[in-house]
Amino acid sequence: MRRSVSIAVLTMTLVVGLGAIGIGQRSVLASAQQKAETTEVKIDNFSFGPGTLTVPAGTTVTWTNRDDIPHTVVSTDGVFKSKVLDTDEKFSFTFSKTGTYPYFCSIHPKMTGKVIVQ
Ligand SMILES: [Cu+2]
Repeated sequence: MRRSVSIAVLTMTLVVGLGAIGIGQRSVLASAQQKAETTEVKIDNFSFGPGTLTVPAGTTVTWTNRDDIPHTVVSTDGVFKSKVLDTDEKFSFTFSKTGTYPYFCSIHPKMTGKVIVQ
């Protein structure tokens, strides 16, 4: 009798413990998702990173040129356009309206990226 009670308690402890681990993992996941909402796009090695950035409306996105080569950030639809960015120069644009904003580098048109505003 006593043994079955202690097994029950042990089982309960195990279940609660596992639940706590589950919650811990979930909060780690949540913070990882928040981190994914980065407003920084790095231009490096002839590519935009992240290539597709999803942000809430009102977010200011900043592009930084980490290449030793000049690049630009130009909206395909003419919504925004940077000057030529030399190494470590930045360009920022605030996305107030929802939508999908494809862009490219006008010097290297094969360099493309996208900002999705939700
Ligand atoms: Cu470029």
